[in-house]
Amino acid sequence: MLPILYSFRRCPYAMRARWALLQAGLMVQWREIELKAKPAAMLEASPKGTVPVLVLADGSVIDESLAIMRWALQKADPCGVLEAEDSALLIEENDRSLKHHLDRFKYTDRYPGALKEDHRQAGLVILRSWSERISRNGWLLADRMALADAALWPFVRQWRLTDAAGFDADPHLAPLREWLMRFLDDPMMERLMQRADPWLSGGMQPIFPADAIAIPMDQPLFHLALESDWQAALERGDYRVSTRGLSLEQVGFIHLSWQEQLQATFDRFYADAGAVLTLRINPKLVSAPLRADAIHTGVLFPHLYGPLPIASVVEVSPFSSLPAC
Ligand SMILES: N[C@@H](CCC(=O)N[C@@H](CS)C(=O)NCC(=O)O)C(=O)O
Repeated sequence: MLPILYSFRRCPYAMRARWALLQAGLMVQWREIELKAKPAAMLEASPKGTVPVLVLADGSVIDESLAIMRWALQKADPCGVLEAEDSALLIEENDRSLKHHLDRFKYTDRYPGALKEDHRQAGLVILRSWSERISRNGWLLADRMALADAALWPFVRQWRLTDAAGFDADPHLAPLREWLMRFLDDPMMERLMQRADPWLSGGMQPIFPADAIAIPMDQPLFHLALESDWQAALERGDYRVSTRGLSLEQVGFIHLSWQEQLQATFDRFYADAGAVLTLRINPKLVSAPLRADAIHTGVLFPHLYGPLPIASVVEVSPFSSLPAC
């Protein structure tokens, strides 16, 4: 049974949890909620009443967004987000300080005595320090994405939504703006912000991501590989090429096909590639998450969100085209 996620589309904590689920190639039963009418089943699982809440198949409950991120990324972390520098201090600065000022800047009328401009200035000090870090490192902590980057962008997005003119005009924030756009321009964002009607007990149960399906375990999967890439994989012990010329780390998953999709994949990407091998994969021997995702045309393709173990490849043969009829 898939885990259950109680979520609220615009909540930045829920957004970062959904980001990690997408990144890790996972699927969940998606229960969109309204903050004003939380479902009894959610409050039973987590009486503190905040989203996101993840209820696992064994009944255990994870009700902090960061813990959901870690849970998901421990299952699959194709871009090595958890391996990067220690993110704890920056996440704490966000969750304690930036969020404090953001709430009081955004909803000043809900906080008696709060002065909008004071909170705007205090928030800007933090945002500018993050911008400075990005101009130095490329990302918040290093030259690659860390957990802090993935955990903070929804809050920076919310700040910008509150004060787009100020955010966009501030020269000190230029690196932070470019960093934010890396997340917002990612095709993943459309899936992350998919809409759903509030869940009703006994009603239809959608899946998140809404355009994904589970991969049947009784059908073989296929991958076209350059002979040289397969030889390199045999030497290192696993295969980490996503598609021709791109690595698993660059793309975030390995492109696979079902048998009937092989010919079209060959024609599109490998027709001029010389010797191409067909790897036949037993999905039951793969440990990283598998998920079928829709490409831009709406067609579903299977994807593997981690390295392909050599032992899961049950047959290797030269690719041969189907005879044209
Ligand atoms: N520390 C929690 C905070 C989550 C949180 O505060 N979520 C807000 C929505 S953005 C919420 O559920 N608030 C409850 C309410 O408004 O009733 C986490 O990281 O998951």
